[in-house]
Amino acid sequence: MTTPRVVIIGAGIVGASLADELSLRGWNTVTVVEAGSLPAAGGSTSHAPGVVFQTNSSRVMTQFARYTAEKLLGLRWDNEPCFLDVGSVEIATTPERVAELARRHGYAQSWGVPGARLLSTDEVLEKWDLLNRDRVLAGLFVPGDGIARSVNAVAAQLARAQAAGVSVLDNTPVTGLVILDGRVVGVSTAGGDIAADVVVCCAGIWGPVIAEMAGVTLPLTPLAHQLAWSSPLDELADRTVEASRPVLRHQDSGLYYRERGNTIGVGSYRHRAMPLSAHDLRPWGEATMPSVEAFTPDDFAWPLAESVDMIPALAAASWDDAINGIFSFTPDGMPLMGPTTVEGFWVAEAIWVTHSAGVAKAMAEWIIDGASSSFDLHACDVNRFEVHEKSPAYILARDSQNFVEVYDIVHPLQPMEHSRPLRTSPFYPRQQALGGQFLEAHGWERPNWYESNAGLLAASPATPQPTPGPWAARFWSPIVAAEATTTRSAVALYDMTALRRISVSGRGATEFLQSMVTANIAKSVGSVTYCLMLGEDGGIRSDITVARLGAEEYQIGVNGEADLDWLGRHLHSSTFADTVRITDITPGTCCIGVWGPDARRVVQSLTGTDLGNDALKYFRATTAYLATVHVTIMRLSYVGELGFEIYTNSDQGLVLWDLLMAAGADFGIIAAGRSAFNSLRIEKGYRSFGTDMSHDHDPYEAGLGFAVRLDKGDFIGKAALLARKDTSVRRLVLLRMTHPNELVLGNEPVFVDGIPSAVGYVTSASYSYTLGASLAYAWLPTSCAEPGTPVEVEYFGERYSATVTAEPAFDPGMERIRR
Ligand code: FAD
Ligand code: THG
Repeated sequence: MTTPRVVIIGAGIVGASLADELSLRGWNTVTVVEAGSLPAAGGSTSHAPGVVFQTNSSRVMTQFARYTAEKLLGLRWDNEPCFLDVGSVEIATTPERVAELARRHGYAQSWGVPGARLLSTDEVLEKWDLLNRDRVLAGLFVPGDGIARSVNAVAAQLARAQAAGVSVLDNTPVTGLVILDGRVVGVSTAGGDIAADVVVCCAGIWGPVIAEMAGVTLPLTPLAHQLAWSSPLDELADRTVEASRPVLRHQDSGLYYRERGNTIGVGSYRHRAMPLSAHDLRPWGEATMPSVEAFTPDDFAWPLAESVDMIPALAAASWDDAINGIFSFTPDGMPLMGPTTVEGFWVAEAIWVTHSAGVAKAMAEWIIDGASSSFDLHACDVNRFEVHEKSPAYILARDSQNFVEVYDIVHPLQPMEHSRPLRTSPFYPRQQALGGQFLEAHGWERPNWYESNAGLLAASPATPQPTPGPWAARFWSPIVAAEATTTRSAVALYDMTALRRISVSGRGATEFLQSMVTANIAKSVGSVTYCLMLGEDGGIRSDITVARLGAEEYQIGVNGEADLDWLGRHLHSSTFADTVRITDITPGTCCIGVWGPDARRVVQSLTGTDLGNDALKYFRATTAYLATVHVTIMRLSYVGELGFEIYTNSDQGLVLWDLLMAAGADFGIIAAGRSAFNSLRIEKGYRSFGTDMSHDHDPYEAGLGFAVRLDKGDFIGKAALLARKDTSVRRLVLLRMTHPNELVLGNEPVFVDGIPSAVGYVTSASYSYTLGASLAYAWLPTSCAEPGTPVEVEYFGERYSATVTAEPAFDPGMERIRR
């Protein structure tokens, strides 16, 4: 059987790795088309110093890097290795960085990077004797890190692919894509068209140019980054190997170093952002490679002085071999991967050498099997960006910011500094007046808490309060306690406008949705169903709510742009493509959650529509007028309380807010923010997609088996799920810290007695104000998942004791929520 014809555009490290990974899986009807001359074709790969640090706060990025390091270590080219496993050292010169290295050591353990350990100053100097001892406070050592010899790795992987039947054409620029009826059928070159069923853009910094040929916007910006090689150093004169000292990162100054024979290379992120347009890159075949700009010595002055202070031997060096080299940045620092809106046209873009082979493996699995079985790719999906995130102004600002911050210590809640406010709900002026402390969620300004609630806190001094450490205390306030407890004791308003909602309607909508989700959504009009969308492999694509508002009319609450893309993609290839419409109604509408024991009394006072339990049961929806405001009301909450999500058009949003606030005054209604929300959902046992569970988890191990109805008709992922059911060896469990003040944030490693390496990792965490406890979700092996099991969580190098706890930690009870 012959395999589909694949054209890979670009033979940098990504294209070469992908050709290899496809052919390793038996797909050899592949042509790699490269504009430059191989093996150093002129892209970023041609001059990357190939420094590989595997540890990353992101699990999938660490896994990409682990695979890459292992794969390249096993490859040789021309009797030369493709990877030098010299290890890595990251150094700290500030107390903040010492703490950060402990946190990074935690990531290494959480994601299973072997052998990572923290070093004292002396231990750092043993590994890197040329350093200025006075500056070094501590270090982090990872033995499996090192140097990827990226041009060798390109050559070795292309050669293996060619031996398996893959064609490689260099000096062949792709000049166009051949697209017929929304489907790519080939690429154009000066030598003629090449027919293809699948085209994968691996064109690095040229990616936006290629994608534009398909009408696809890639939110990627090429930025220059300085790399300078010293003249030979006396201290390294006796060198016989390319490198023996570990690769070195000095992030406090935005710098990294590696040896190359008797010279040292210095890479710097410590300069102004130097963005370029993908359209303005130099042509191939000139003396200077197209991905290189002239070195700007002024930008290197401070980094050089700092480097000489850090590595005194560099004082004697000259720096003639230096470039401003160009590579890709994205708005969230993650790669751009997957199928685009043009059928058959895929991208694998904004990928470091470090992650290249892992990404290529994931892409090969995705292209061949329809999903990756090895990696959770939800954060890498090229279709994750909303329309404002694809504006040229946003892309440039955001990508440039990410260059500047690449080595910074960035808090997970830290909002972007530019382009704000970008999206505001109709309640924004009221939220500002209440002293809302805004964070940003997909462009939406969203209060984390309201300063106006400070008085409540003073009025109830007995409310349990954590005393978080400096890191957990950022973007947090004791006021959150008052907001959480008021939700449980009275009633609170939550701005839920950022909750992505879409309308699915038209003849066949019911049948189409039934094929997409795990539960029966064809219940009576007015029903709301919590269910999952699964991938073909039975993994969780999203958890959603489906409200049946009419016979063939649904409103769906989803988790983001990728859900919209997933539904649209499947609709397009279904028999309902011409009759069913999917519309994003998020912009133009708004949503308020009114939750708490008094929620019904507040809302009922504004309408003649009966909101009593007999008329509007739990997980039912209705339309109503609240005074003059026409609303859709759904009786559900993500915080686990009696109450409603109330939707209306944006033009009436402000009136709705004011009505609810006025009607709630007698009940002590407050506006409450996201921090309280997160605490309440965790203590009630509600998972958050993308953090607690994702593509690589099945519903059962994630504790969401109740949302799957295997007795309904077929749905995507059902067959795989049946095969996979009961095979899992891990569980998502809730941990309760022994000491209520020991708060964690997420991504920390979890240990059990007797096993030296981490057995699992924390997903999301919060203080529970209702219980006065510190809670965290974690993935653990089934053998450690029984309630009562003692574990330890490592937080900034300290071990916190905790116990696996039955869920939910807190339940207001049927009485309150369902009556
Ligand atoms: P590229 O290597 O740029 O390959 C894309 C290929 O597509 C090119 O060969 C290009 O010629 C070809 N192409 C483009 N347009 C067309 C067309 N129309 N037709 C045909 N072919 C086309 N990463 C690390 O992990 N560690 C590091 O230490 C590191 N240091 C770096 C230092 C510098 C100075 C630079 C510039 C980058 C560094 N990087 C590092 C980043 C890394 O080099 C890149 O992210 C990576 O090489 C990108 O690989 P790629 O295959 O996507 O792109
Ligand atoms: N509201 C709406 N849609 C949503 C969310 C939301 N879609 C995305 C995301 N949030 C989904 N997450 C949840 C998680 C839990 C619940 C609702 C949305 C929930 N679960 C109940 C439970 O587990 O007990 C009900 C389950 C059932 O009876 O079916 O309330 O916030 N609109």
